[in-house]
Amino acid sequence: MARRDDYEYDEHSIVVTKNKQYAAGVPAVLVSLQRGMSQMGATRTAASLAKLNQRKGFDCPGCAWPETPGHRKHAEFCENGAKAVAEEATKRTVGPDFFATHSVDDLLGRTEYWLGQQGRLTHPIVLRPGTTHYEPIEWDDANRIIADELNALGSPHEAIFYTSGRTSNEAAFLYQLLIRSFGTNNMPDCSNMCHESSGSALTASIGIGKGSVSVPDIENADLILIAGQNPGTNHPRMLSTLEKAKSNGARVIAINPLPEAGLLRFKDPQKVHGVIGDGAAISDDFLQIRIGGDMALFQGLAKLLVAAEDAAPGTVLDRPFIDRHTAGFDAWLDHIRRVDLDTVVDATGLTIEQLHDTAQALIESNATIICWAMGLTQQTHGVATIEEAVNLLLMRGMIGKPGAGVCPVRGHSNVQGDRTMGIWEKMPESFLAALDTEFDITSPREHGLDAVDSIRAMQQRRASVFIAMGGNFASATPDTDITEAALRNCSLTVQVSTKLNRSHLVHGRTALILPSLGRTDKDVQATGKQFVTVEDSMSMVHRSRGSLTPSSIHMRSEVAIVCGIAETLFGPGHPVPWTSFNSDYDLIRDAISRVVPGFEGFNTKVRQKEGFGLPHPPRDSRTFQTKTGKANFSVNDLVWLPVPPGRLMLQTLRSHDQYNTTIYGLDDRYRGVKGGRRVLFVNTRDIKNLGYRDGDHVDLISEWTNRSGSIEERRADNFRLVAYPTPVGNAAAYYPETNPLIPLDHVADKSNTPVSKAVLIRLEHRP
Ligand SMILES: Nc1nc2c(c(=O)[nH]1)N[C@H]1C(S)=C(S)[C@@H](COP(=O)(O)OP(=O)(O)OC[C@H]3O[C@@H](n4cnc5c(=O)[nH]c(N)nc54)[C@H](O)[C@@H]3O)O[C@H]1N2
Ligand SMILES: Nc1nc2c(c(=O)[nH]1)N[C@H]1C(S)=C(S)[C@@H](COP(=O)(O)OP(=O)(O)OC[C@H]3O[C@@H](n4cnc5c(=O)[nH]c(N)nc54)[C@H](O)[C@@H]3O)O[C@H]1N2
Ligand SMILES: [Mo]
Repeated sequence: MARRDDYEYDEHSIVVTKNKQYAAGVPAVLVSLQRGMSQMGATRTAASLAKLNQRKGFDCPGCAWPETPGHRKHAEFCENGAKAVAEEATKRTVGPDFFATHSVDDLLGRTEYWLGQQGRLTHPIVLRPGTTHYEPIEWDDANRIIADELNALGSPHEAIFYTSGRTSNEAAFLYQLLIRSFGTNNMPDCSNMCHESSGSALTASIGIGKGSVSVPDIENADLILIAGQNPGTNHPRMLSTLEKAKSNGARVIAINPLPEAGLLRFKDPQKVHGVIGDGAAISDDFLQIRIGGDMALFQGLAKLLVAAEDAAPGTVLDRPFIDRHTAGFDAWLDHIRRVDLDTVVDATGLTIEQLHDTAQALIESNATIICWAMGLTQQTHGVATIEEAVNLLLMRGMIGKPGAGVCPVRGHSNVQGDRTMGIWEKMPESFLAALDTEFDITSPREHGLDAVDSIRAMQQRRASVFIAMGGNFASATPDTDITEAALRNCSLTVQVSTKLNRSHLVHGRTALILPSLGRTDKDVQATGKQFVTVEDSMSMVHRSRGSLTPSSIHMRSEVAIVCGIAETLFGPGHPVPWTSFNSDYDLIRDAISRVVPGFEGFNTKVRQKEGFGLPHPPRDSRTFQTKTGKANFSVNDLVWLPVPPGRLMLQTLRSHDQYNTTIYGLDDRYRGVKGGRRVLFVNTRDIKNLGYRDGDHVDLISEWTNRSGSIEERRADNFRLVAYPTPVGNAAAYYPETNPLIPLDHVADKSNTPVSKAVLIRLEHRP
């Protein structure tokens, strides 16, 4: 079987230059235009980029960073937003001819990059049992196959329904309604691999799994900590907000093992001083932390703050807030007093002076925000780390006041909205009860499977139908060999997709690919042109309306695809009005307004200029819907990640030229890598100590001590060593090439999120 390792490009052509100290600037503008023109041509480029993130346009399919309320710029997009649009709005297509030419086996030997570059999927296609090529199929016949396979299962729990985070609110709401009407809560989603740790930690500590700040809060903060996040690449529009915050006097501290370009300097391509000159410095301080050291950092800082309070009582702690709004303070204080600062220094790799400086910044700030992303969530102790970040804010009363709070920066553009709409394997009873009342159905109550547990269920043949609403499950999940074998165990795999990817080729006995419209595409149904809605990282809900003519009349909207499957599966007389929902999305929104809290008057509110914000009790009124009815201080034993001799701690991250598993190109401009992706960033000292030279090629072997105490090894071959300013003992390489190294069992405590940011590896010389 062809393997993902068989990359057709030659890694000897990789060119490494010095990594960049600033993000954006002129090259960013040029790259966005080039990508647009080569994929879409001049007219579509102009038409689509003009509508990106505008009130009457579509929501950027890139990240979930909000638009700046009130003063949107004409071009509210960034280089990577433009790439996301070019990727989707491309004029290239893959239709029946393409699949007649290329067998599944042939396509399996191609890279994700090559697959994605072939163009938009245009026809529903099927791979029938025992055949070698996908062939066209009518929509009705595809829906019949799905209905028959689902109906043949011994139990609804033998089906798995995945969701990626671009799915609109309307499609997500109908999709979970279909799944629950069918009888299961097996709804793994990309969030399981992403911000699940944030959701777990925030729900336990403040009673809601979402961030508590808005864009104006960030602009008006005194102090912003940015931990485990690379906004220059993954949330470029955040840099404009940070620049504004800085010009209002904020201090920004970046906490990252890597000196990421955007964290250090930012050249705003939409401003003159960004185009010429050095741009604006974003970070005042850069704490180059060791991988997995953040929990120690937050506990160490808390200890220093407590010491300062002891020295000058009444100057550091926000006693009125603590007494009135929090629980568990005394036990926490007792624990924090016992934290050992030497351990903190070892765990973080920072100096005691850096810790004191940062503590002083926290003491001086009257409005502190902590932002974070995957560097914190994808860790074994990710949930505890985020709880510690919350502790640090709670002790100073930094939740529920302007310019202060928690800011988990979300990934996919509607991943937060999908959760709000019920895409979760353990939605609360209140939601299920409201859903049942609205539709006269009985939703299952037993919790379903998340991403990791779904893989196990397929591996052990407890599940055999896999349906994906977007995404690239085979590549995005850990332990690639196991995941692929699990998918191959299925009797049916169905992928609702815009672009070709690896998940289409790692299939069940029968496989379907259903081509869907994307954000940029015009969506016309029986009652006319439709729009959908999305929720951004800061709980703002707004419209998204595509304007480009779809590349094929055979594509359907995600809403239409869900309704089509449901109609065939449930037959006539089902209590849910699928046909009406499909013809008029306002009707879906009316139903949502009666089921989901905060969406009352949805159709009216979403037609307001800026959309509307969802309630957030801690932010709005310092109300905490936790078990104690208060914000909880959490006590966690300190965990960190010492690196044994001869080994490296590997984090797997994104290059500047990819969107998750979609590879836009082979250059990581900010890190100085061109023409290839199989690189391993390692500190010069480690390269030397381990007996290598910069530019050598190595194989990566991960070492995992399993439950029975023996060491399992996994391999990913042929990476070029790149000397890079990462902490000693820490390495970095791109995802998804490194996913075969991540054991399925290596998950975060409580959130079950794969630990993609701390994989213990050793290197082997290539023969
Ligand atoms: N262009 C583009 N935009 C995207 C995406 C994309 O792939 N491309 N993906 C989207 C999605 S789904 C998501 S979730 C977000 C991801 O956004 P990020 O979380 O920014 O993405 P990663 O590349 O995983 O980067 C993780 C960062 O954490 C740092 N890090 C790693 N380990 C640690 C640690 O132990 N401690 C600390 N403090 N830092 C650490 C890494 O050096 C890196 O800077 O971006 C979204 N936006
Ligand atoms: N090692 C490692 N693994 C990781 C991560 C990591 O940092 N390291 N990050 C994790 C994270 S944060 C995430 S979010 C996951 C991402 O996991 P996924 O969301 O599953 O993966 P994507 O690569 O975003 O999915 C891309 C595919 O989505 C389809 N698509 C794009 N737009 C649309 C649309 O509008 N509709 C439909 N129906 N389909 C569409 C296209 O066919 C495209 O090929 O990966 C996780 N995996
Ligand atoms: Mo994500």
